[in-house]
Amino acid sequence: MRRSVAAFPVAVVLACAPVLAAAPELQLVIRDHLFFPAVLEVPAGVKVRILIDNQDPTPEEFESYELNREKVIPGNAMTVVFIGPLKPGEYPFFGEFNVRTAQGKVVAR
Ligand SMILES: [Cu+2]
Repeated sequence: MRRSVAAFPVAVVLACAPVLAAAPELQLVIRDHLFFPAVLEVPAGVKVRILIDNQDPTPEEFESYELNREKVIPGNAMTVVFIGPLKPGEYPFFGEFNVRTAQGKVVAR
């Protein structure tokens, strides 16, 4: 029983590795409650890995109704969010803890 439980995560990691390696990675920085870049261009039709680097000392929540994503990033921390594959178009996102300033959009082409 213990052996089979231990083996399972290894199998999952191996199965996912080629997919993760193939996903293009983009960086999104949060600083002074703003997103940089505010417009994130991504290729349409493929899964994309977004590394979100929160350089503010306060937490932020990356949120997008259109992308169906919601993730809290602690202050001075990074996280990864996967999006797509997306159809060509625009997908707004915002920082829920600083909605007045933290606004951006993903543009898929
Ligand atoms: Cu939220």
